[in-house]
Amino acid sequence: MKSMHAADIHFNNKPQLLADIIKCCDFFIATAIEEKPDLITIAGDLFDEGVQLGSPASLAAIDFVYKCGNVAPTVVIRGTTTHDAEGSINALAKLKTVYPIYVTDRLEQVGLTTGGFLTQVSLYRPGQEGEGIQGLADRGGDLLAVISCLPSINKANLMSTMSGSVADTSRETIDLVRDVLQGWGVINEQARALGVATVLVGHGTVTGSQLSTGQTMAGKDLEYTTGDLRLAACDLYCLGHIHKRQEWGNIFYSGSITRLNYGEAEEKGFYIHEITEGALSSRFVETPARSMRTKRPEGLPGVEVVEDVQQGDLVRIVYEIAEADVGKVDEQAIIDAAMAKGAAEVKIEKQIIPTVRVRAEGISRLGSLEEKLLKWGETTGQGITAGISEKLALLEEMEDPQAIIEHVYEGRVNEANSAAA
Ligand SMILES: [Mn+2]
Repeated sequence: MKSMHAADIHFNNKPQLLADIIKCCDFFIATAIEEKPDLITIAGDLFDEGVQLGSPASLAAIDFVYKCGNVAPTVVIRGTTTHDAEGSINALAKLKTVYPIYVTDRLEQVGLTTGGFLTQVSLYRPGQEGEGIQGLADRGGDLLAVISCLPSINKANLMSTMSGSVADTSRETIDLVRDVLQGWGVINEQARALGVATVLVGHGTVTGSQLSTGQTMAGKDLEYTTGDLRLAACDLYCLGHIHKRQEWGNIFYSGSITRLNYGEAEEKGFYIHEITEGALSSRFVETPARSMRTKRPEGLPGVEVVEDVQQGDLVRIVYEIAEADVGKVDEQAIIDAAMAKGAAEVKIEKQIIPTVRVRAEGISRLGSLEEKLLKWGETTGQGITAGISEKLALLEEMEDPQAIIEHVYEGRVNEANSAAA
């Protein structure tokens, strides 16, 4: 059984980024037409945010899933709730395509048969005759795969699956998910005995995953260990959520399909997995994702910073500069130079290091110079000795510098005389 696995497509309405996402999705479809997979899995975060029907993002997402469904049976699971808004993916199930499209925001197992997707797998109870995987196989014609769907977890979808156990509030959510995974494992073992491929499509965090520096995680995620996931005893795990592609044995994050921001510097793409008699072979295919380059010049940047910019690059220049030097950098000249080389975007992020000046609150309202000096000393933490105050008083009393010098000199002479006496 051959399957293609993508995730974190993040269709959105930013024109330039959307154009890039569409380019990478078109590449995915072109590859699918060539590879003729038996299954396509989209492991969550199809959307970047809740979008209106008719918006460029919604139309592009519909177009992509429609094309998938015309190449192979397709499973789309719901990703993070802030990205795949409530109900946003459900409309995709209504598309009329050559192959069936199965869309879900529930924890469930579905059977992929030559006659389409069957959901009866979840009705399985151990020990019940005619039920379970054999019953499913009997009803559905040729059973090609059992697909365990693990969308982003929230209480609602967990409760709908675990109706028997939710009353037991003392148990952690992750324990409930482990129970679900273990239950799926029973079915999957039976499927494997029948020579049927078993695939888990999930959206969530695996403990120890490496993030792209550009991906920020909102809030505390439910985390699975690879051991938790393996309770489901699948041949293959196709995950989404982490935007950097990575793998642990038969567990894969495809990563995002293109570079969503400057932090996602790593390669982008999708997987093609083949399961032959229980043995898995997988390969990663890179998409023609846009090039996003961050430059951190040492010292002040000039036009030479963008010397190696290529056609279509998105360039970010990050530098630090002292407040006094701000006028020395001609940012417009740098932008013009990059644009002349065909850059699609130039972003300049500078951190200005301010010249430190401490303001002593209310100092201007004080009358004498001595009061001002004491206030300044207090604010800046400088000790003001009696000697300094006296000398300052001289500055106020005597305007003539020569008179001040003579006064101080006389004082010294007197001091010396009295010491000698
Ligand atoms: Mn994502």
